[in-house]
Amino acid sequence: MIAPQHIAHLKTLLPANRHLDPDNPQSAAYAADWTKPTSTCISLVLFPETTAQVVQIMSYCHQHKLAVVPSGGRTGLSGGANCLHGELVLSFDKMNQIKHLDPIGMTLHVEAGVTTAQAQDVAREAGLMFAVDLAAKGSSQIGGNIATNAGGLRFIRHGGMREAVLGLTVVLANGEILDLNSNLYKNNTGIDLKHLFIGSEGILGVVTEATLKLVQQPRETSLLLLAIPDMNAILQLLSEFRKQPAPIQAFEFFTHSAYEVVHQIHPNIALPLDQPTSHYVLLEVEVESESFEKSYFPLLERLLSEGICADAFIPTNTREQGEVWAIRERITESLAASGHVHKNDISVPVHALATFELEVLQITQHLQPEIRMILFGHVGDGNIHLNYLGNSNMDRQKFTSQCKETEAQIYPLLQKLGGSISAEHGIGLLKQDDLHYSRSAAEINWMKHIKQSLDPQGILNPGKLL
Ligand code: 2HG
Ligand code: ZN
Repeated sequence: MIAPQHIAHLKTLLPANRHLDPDNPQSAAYAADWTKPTSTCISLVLFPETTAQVVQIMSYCHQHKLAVVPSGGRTGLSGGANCLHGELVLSFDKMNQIKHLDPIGMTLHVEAGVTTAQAQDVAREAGLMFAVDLAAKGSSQIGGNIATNAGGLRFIRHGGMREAVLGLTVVLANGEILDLNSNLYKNNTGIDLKHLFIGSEGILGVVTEATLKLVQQPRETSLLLLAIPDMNAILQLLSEFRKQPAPIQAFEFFTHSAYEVVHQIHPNIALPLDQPTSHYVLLEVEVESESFEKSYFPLLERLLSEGICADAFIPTNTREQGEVWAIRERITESLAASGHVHKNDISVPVHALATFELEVLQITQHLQPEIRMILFGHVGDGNIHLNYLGNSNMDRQKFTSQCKETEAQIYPLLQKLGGSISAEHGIGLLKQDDLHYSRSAAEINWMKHIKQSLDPQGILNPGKLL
C-alpha cells in the first residue's frame, strides 16, 4: 500500500473531485480488467485531465518509488490492468477529448481516454473511418488499445493499432514527455520509438495522446453468414474470396457451440440459417450489393455445390447485418455469464489452422463434459480464441488447474506450428510464465534491458508482461 503522506500529496496534484479512495465503492471497478481476479487491492484512483498533470503524478511516483497502473477501459483479458498490491491507478476517464480531425490528411488526434466507438463515430461523421473495430468498442479506450496493440475484427483489411497509430505523446516513468512523430505518414529519421510503446502493456510509459490514421469509408459493404463443414473448408473459402477483386473487410468464424452459448444467454439472438453445421464464417467484403449479386452469386452457388458451404444467409439491410454481427460480438460476454472461463488467445500461420484445430480438439477431448472448448475468432488472421467453458458448479481451482494442464500441451503444439501464445490479448499477469514459447531468451532479455532503462525504479505496471 502507498503510505498516507504520499496519498495526501498525490491528491493535491489534481482538483478536489479528481480521485477515488479505496473505501469508495466505485473504486473497485478500477482495480481489475475483464479477467475479474478474486481479490484486488488499490491505494488510490487518480483522474488527470491533462498531460501536464500526468507528468506531475509520474515525477512524484518516480521520486518516491510508487507503483502505478495505467488504466483505460479495462476490457483486457490478460490482467494487464489488475491491481493486487495497493498500486496507484491512473485512469484516463477524464482525458477523453477529441482534439483535432484533419479530413484531408485523414488523421485524428485524441486523448488516451477516448473510446474506440467515440473515435469511430467522429471519423464516420467526417465521411471517413477509424478502422480498428473491437467487440468491446463501447468501453475500450484508445490508450489501452495502444498499450495492448489491439487487433480486432477488421485486422485482415487494415491491421491493428500498430498500423493505426501515427503519433504518440508518452509520459515516461520519470515524468519526461516524449512527443513521438506527431501526425506524419512518412518520417524516416532513425528508430521510430513510438513502436516501443505500442503493445508494451503500460510497462514502459503512459500514453496520454495519440494521432490516429483514418481510412476511406467503403461505399458499401456486403455481409455473408456461411455455414461451413470444417476448418479445411474455411481455408478453401478464404482462398476463393482472396482471388476476388473486392477487398475482404472481415473474415471471422465461430463454432456451433459458440453460437449456442450466445443463444442461451440472449434467446432473441438466433442463427438465420436452416442448416446448422459445426462452423460458421462471417465474411464482409467491400462491394455494393448490386455488384455483389452479379459477381458473387455464381461463386456462392459453386461453393454450395462443391460442399465448401452448407448454407448461406445474406442480410439485406443494416438491421439484419447488425443481428448477424451480434452473434459474433456477444460471444465473450455470453461466455462470462455461462460459467468459468479460461482463455488461450493464440495464432498460427493461416495454412496450419486445420491441423491446429484438429490437434486441439484431440488434446481437450478428455475435459468434456464438465469443460467445453468454445472456438471462435479472427480466422482470416490465423487467430483463434480458445475458450475453456467450465460448468459453474465446478470447483474453480479444479477448473483452472485442468485448463493449465491442458494448455501446457497446447503451447508446445503452437511452437511446433510456428504460432504464438497470444495473438491479441497480450501477456499481462496471466501468461508471463509462458512467454518463452513465443519469444526467445535473447528477446526477453532485451525487453528487460529496455524496461530497465526506461523505468529504472520499476514503478510502471509492475509485475506485468515481464
Ligand atoms: C474478440 O475477438 C475478443 O471478441 C475477445 O478478442 C475474445 O473472449 C475472447 O476470447
Ligand atoms: Zn479477438
